[in-house]
Order: sequence, then C-alpha cells, then structure tokens
Amino acid sequence: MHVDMSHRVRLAAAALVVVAALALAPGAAAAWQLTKNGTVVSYDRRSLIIDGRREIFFSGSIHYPRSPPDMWPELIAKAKEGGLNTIETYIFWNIHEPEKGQFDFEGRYDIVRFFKLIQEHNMYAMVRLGPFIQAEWNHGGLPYWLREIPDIVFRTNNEPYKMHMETFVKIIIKRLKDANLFASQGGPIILAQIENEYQHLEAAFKNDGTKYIKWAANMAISTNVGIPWIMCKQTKAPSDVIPTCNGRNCGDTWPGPMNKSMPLLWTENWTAQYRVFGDPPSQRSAEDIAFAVARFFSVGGTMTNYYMYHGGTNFGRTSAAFVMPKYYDEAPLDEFGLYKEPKWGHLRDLHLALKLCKKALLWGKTSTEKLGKQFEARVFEIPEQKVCVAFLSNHNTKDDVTLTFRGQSYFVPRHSISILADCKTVVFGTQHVNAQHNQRTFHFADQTTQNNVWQMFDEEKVPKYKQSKIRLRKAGDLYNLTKDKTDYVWYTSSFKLEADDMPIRRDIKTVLEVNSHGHASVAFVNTKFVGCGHGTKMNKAFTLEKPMDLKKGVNHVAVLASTMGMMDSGAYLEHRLAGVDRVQIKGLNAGTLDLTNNGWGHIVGLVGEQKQIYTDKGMGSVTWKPAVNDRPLTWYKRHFDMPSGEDPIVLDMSTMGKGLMFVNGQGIGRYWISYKHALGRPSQQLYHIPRSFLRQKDNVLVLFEEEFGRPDAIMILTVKRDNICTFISERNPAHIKSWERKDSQITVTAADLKPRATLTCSPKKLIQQVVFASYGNPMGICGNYTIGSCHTPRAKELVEKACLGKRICTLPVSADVYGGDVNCPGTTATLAVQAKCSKRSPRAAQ
Ligand SMILES: *[C@@H]1O[C@H](CO)[C@@H](O)[C@H](O)[C@H]1NC(C)=O
Ligand SMILES: *[C@@H]1O[C@H](CO)[C@@H](O)[C@H](O)[C@H]1NC(C)=O
Ligand SMILES: *[C@@H]1O[C@H](CO)[C@@H](O)[C@H](O)[C@H]1NC(C)=O
Ligand SMILES: *[C@@H]1O[C@H](CO)[C@@H](O)[C@H](O)[C@H]1NC(C)=O
Ligand SMILES: *[C@H]1O[C@H](CO)[C@@H](O)[C@H](O)[C@H]1NC(C)=O
Repeated sequence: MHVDMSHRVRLAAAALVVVAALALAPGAAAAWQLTKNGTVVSYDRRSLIIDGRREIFFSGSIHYPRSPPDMWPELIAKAKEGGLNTIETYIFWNIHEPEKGQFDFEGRYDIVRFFKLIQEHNMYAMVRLGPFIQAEWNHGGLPYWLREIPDIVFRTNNEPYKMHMETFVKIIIKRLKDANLFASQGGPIILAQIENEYQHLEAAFKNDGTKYIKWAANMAISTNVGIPWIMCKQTKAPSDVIPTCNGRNCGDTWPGPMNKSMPLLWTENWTAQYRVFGDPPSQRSAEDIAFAVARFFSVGGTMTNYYMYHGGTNFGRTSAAFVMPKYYDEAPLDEFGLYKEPKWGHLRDLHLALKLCKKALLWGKTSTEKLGKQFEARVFEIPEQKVCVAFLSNHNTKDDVTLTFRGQSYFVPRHSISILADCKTVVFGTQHVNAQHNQRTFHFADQTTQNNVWQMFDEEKVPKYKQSKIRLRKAGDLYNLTKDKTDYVWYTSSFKLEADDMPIRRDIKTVLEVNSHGHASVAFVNTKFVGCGHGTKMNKAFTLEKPMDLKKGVNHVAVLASTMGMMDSGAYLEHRLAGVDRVQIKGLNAGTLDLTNNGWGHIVGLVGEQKQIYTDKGMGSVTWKPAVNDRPLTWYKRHFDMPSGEDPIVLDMSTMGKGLMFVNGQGIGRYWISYKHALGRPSQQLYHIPRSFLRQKDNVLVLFEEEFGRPDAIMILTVKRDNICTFISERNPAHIKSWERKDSQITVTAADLKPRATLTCSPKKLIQQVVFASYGNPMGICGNYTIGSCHTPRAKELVEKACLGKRICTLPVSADVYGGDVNCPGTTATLAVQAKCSKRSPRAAQ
C-alpha cells in the first residue's frame, strides 16, 4: 500500500532518459501515458505499434483471483516500479460462472476493477481469455457443469463446446467493452488471447482440432475489440492471430512467427516452476531469467511477459490436481507481494538497460558477429545517427571469457550477456547483480499461544452401505458425484463372511486392497481406521493395501476418497475420473474376494461441509467438544486475534496431516504435510492468511483433518524481508541508474565509474544494524555471509557510518574507500553487507 516516494522519483528520472531517447523516433509521444481517446494498436515485424509508434513491452502476470483486492494496487505499483509497463491476466471461467447462467464478478473476481487499477497506474494490459487456461487452476478454468452438457467434447470441433465457449467469451468481452477497457476505447488492454497452448491438442484431435482452432480465431476476431489477438504456443495460428512463445528460453528455441509481418512476443517466460505436492524446492535464478530476456531482445523480441511476476495463493479449492496453495512464491514478488531480491531488482535493472537501448532495438539495422564457437555479438545500429547497441553473449555455461569487439576487450562471465548501450559501454551484465539481496524470515506471533484452545467436532460416525442413498453396482466417479462442490465422497459396501471363509491360520492377516483413480483416500473396516493412501501428480491412480481384521457375519468397508483438484491439461478432460475403482479382500480362506461389483453406496461431502461449520453462522449447528489430538476425520477450531503490524501472516501447519483450512468462513487452501518430497520434507508447510480475511479480534480458524494432527502445536507467524544485503564485485558495471543517454552518447551521471551498492529498507523502516560487512572475498548468501581469506576490517565501521539510521544508503565498491587487504594483492574484491531494517522506535521518531 505504501509506494516508496524516493523510488518514484528515481523512476521518473529514468523515464525522462527514455523520453529523451524517443524524441528522434518517428511519431514520438509521452512514454506510457494512455490518452482518453482510442489507441490504435498495430504491429510489424519489429514490435507492437501503439498509435503509430513502435514500443518495447515488459509485462508481468498477476492473476486477480490469487490475491485479495486490497493487495492489487500495491502489486501493480511494485510491478511498475520494477520497470513493467504491462500486466497480464487470464480470465477464470469457473469462478465467474460456477453454475450455468449464474455469474459472479464481485470482490476477488472483479475484473473491471482489476483492469481499471492497471489503467490508473498508466500501464497496459493483456487479457488471456482462454477460456481454457490451464494455469494450474482447477479444471483449467472450465466450470464443472460443462462436463454435464450432453455430447460435449472440450476444445475441439464440437458444437456444444463451441457454443458455450463463444457465449462466455462474448459475455466477458461485453463486460470489458462496457467499461471501455480495450485500447481502441481508450482503455489499457492492448492484446487479447484466445485458447491456450493448443498445438499439441490440435494434433490429438487431427482435422477437428484444426477446424476448431480456425473457428476460435475467427470467433475472437469477429468480436471487433479493435486490438490484435494472439495464440501462445501455436506455430500455425490462423489468419491474423499472432503466434507467441511460452518457455524458458524463447530467444534460443523459437524463430518467431512464420508470417514475417508479425512481431516476436513472449507470453510466458517462467520466473520459476509451479509446484505440486511432492515436489522439492526449486528456483530459477535472477541471473538466468535476465540472460533469457536479454537473449530474446537480442534476437529481435520486443515483448516479454514474466509468468508469474506475482503468483499469490490458490485459495480454497481453486488449484488444479496436486497443485499447492502457494503459487510461484519464487517470482519477483513473492506469495505475499514482498520483493524477492535480487530477482525483482535485477530484472528492474535489466528493464532500465533495455529502455536505454530502445531506439536502436526498435529502429536499428540488425547484424550478428560471431566471436567464437559459443560467443557472439548481436548489433542494432542506426549509423546515420551514430546510435548503436550490442549484446555480447557467452553461451558457455562453464567458462568466463574475454571477448574483443570493435577493438575493445570485454570480460563476459559464463552463461551471460553484456549490454553495450553505445556499442562501447557495458551498462548491464546479466551475471553481474548490482541489485540488493534480501532474506525472508518468519517470526513467532504471540497469538500462537494466547488463547490456544482447540475444540473439535467428530465428522459423523463412519457410514455403512445401508445409510447411503446413491447406490450403484460399481463405485461411481467422484467428480460425477461431487459436481465439484466438495473434495470428498464416502464409498461404502457390506459383505457377509461365513466361518469357513475366515483365514485358518491366525498369523495370516486379511488385507484390504483399494484401487483408486485418484487422488487420496482414508479406509475403514467395521468403522475402524485401516490406513491412508494417495497418488501423485504424475501417477494419480494408486492402490491402498492395508492389513485389517474381519469378522464372521456382516463386514463393512468405508473409504473416504478425495480429490486434490480437477486436472488442468490434456485432451478429453471431460472424461477424467477420480475416486474408488476396484476393491478386493485378500487372504481369505477361499482366496481373494472381489468387491468391485458388490454394490456400493455413496455419500457426497462431509457433514461439516453440509452444515458449513466453518462459518460464523454454521458453527453453532453442531456440538463442539474439547479437542483431542491424533484422530482421523476431525474438525478442529480455535479463535485468535490479528497479530499487530502490517507484516503478512502465515500458519505453520507442520504438526498436521492432510486437510482443508478456513478462516472466518473463507477457504484458504488444502494443506498436506504428511506427503513428504524426496528430501523428506513437506512441499508446503506455511500457509498464507491474507490480513484482509481477518478482523482485529476473535477470528475463527477451522480445519478439517483427514489423517492425524496436533492442532495445538500450529503456529501463527508473521513474514518479513528485513534482512537486506549487498554482494557486488568491483568488476560489475556501474549501476544502471547512473547511466544516461544523450543522443548517441552514453555517459555516467556519477563521477565514479565503479559500481555502487544501494541498501533500501521498506517504507517506515530504517537500517538499525549492520550485521556483516566485508570487502575482500566473502562467501555465502544473504543471511549467512562469512569472511574469506581476504578481508578489510574497516568495512564494517564505514558501512555503519554510511547506513545506520537511514532508510536508504549508497556504498561505493572500491579499494580506495575500504583499503585493500595487503595479503591479497591483485585480487578482485567484493563488497558484502548484511543489514537489518526495523520500524523506527517511537522515541527515535520524536
Ligand atoms: C481526443 O480526440 C479529440 C477529437 O479528435 C481531440 O480534439 C482531442 O485533443 C483528443 N484528446 C487527446 C487527449 O488526445
Ligand atoms: C454420472 O453418473 C450417472 C450414474 O452412473 C450416469 O448416468 C451419468 O451419465 C454420469 N454423468 C457424467 C457426466 O459422467
Ligand atoms: C501476415 O500477417 C498480416 C498482418 O496480420 C496479414 O495481413 C497477412 O495476410 C498475413 N500473411 C499470411 C500469409 O497469412
Ligand atoms: C552458512 O554458510 C556456511 C558456509 O558458507 C555453511 O557451512 C553453513 O551451513 C551455513 N549456515 C546456515 C544456517 O545456512
Ligand atoms: C518454462 O520454464 C519452466 C521452468 O520454469 C520449464 O520447466 C519449462 O519447460 C518451460 N516451458 C517451455 C515451454 O519451455
């Protein structure tokens, strides 16, 4: 919510530089200002053209339903501060039309408000309508009811599908048009996408796939929105639709549209990897993303979109099968909207560097000079104006190299690109991070222990076949039963055993074997817990095989099967199944008893769900008892006050098993601690509770635990990124903010050509402590630096003097200032600093 004023000022200064560069460009106009009048969006091979002027685009994906609306303004402002001029979002059909013909555009689903905010920030928008979107979102965005339309086949030349798709697309377009949101109407939306990564399905559906994608293109174009349409990952996009690239390295893997009058646009450059339960942690470094983006621009690309710039949270039951609630937490703005550094800052610096080169990139003549097997220079030049930009690239991932280009030599680290903004001066190196680093820390909130009193409600007794109303010979499909209103279905069956069916030998155990289509289940025999089982993202089907006791007479099997969300990819999505499939009893005297066709009863959903006991209203409809730990199928609840301050809040669920979480009636996601990844840890143990879901006092946290858990050990934590760091080699180029372009000349505004480190606390916080400072060869990562064999003891004192008590401080990176270590002559030194930001104490503020 607080936009740092000094950043704004600095950005404004940078924008001036860009405007100056543009003054000579054809049809120059104020940089990002959108006028009230309609904007004409066209394109040629070089770029999208806005009102007759070529432009470069830095776009970031932020999905409106994945963050509460009170976070939107800050997220958009931080994206703009990071140098973006465009925000991209999908449209999520199944939240807007959960029931056929019933629409919801309120709160988190208010698309008009979201696009208007983008416009208020003077940014462009890209809308990806799908309406199939994949997006790790439940059912790829398609509403459940679509499956029940007779004879429907999704995403092919199928009349019922096309009819419903067209109806929805037109409803959304009308809504956006009515609010004047398309650029042609003076709004921010400059690009629209129809369908999503269709090419591999087109092959699966053969001729019908080709017919469908042509139909989709023509249908989209017929809506007359007055802006270009795109299709991502669709080499042969029909007619006027621009094909775009999704991937990690579009600069190397994609030659651009076959139609040479279309520009190279990159719609998904993954900033990390989305994560599913069962995945170990993964990262994509700032340096690697910067390399890929610089590479894409060096081969003529003029728009990139970071997928995701901010991922956010898959609240409630909105994620696709096995996808975790936290979504692209490793993006430049993390799950909580905090700057993930140095990713955010390094990309900001890259955007500044590319903007400095804009004129050459958009109007220059291109050429390539091979400088060796894995080295090259890509040049953009306007000789008559002496404007020249070069990208020197080293594609060797192991060795640094010194390259000679136009008579000068340049050190280019392994797997990196140096940007020479005048074909002489390095203004940015993808491997040279000048931006600050930070470390995320989690802090115990007193509310964890205050009033840590839990109550429980036993989800009704394990049911028997005779209590179920829906009866089929064979167990039915879970999705068909739940209609996606709940994750859960009870499957029950009863069978009679005679004395001579029982195993003769006492040491032979009878075994229950349940084959499921997916995704998880808890089994009971004669109301006694037998065991849990689950599939994985790759293999959703699984077998639960557990020993259990049977008795002479009638026995009862009950399996609570659950889904982890509907699938979001592949052909024939409407035919995917979940829930119980085959069931057998093994180890009986007569061998195996197959219960698959024994007659199955089904009970859909949980009692606690039907009574909505997680809401203020429904809570009173059942009797809560003092909680007991480690019981399967139990609802738990406690009350807590909101932790003070503004830091985001998370729950540490590590003592729980698997289930659902609600706060004040709102679903905050599915948790799953008992499923450990290959390194022996849960994939997600901390779960976001947005502050806007909370009131000051007496919030209600309700959990449904399927397995075993100790709720009294759940912790309420706050999240900070107050440990800020710098780690800069004296070899780095001068900081991009110090470079200025005057016509063909690149000059540095500061006298010193060496890099500088800037440490910045978030608004309202000041640097209170310098934890570490070394000039030499320090090692480690932010939060854990150690001194190396070269070290100047004066560094700490100098940094303290420059930084303590300030919100922002700038530090030189130079031996002249810190003195060299006499024991290390001739070595390249690095400045490493770790500082701690915290709130001004009231006394200090006076
Ligand atoms: C909008 O268009 C009208 C009529 O063409 C023109 O008079 C006006 O100056 C334009 N406004 C802007 C902000 O460009
Ligand atoms: C759902 O199950 C019922 C009963 O088995 C069946 O008649 C119906 O066709 C199924 N619906 C879908 C959409 O699969
Ligand atoms: C290439 O794109 C342009 C602009 O959309 C279009 O007018 C032209 O028909 C396309 N050419 C082909 C061969 O599809
Ligand atoms: C800190 O870094 C050192 C080596 O640089 C490593 O041995 C140690 O495990 C790290 N400590 C933590 C807490 O990460
Ligand atoms: C996109 O990047 C991810 C990693 O973030 C990678 O796994 C994936 O293969 C890339 N996709 C494409 C289409 O290149």
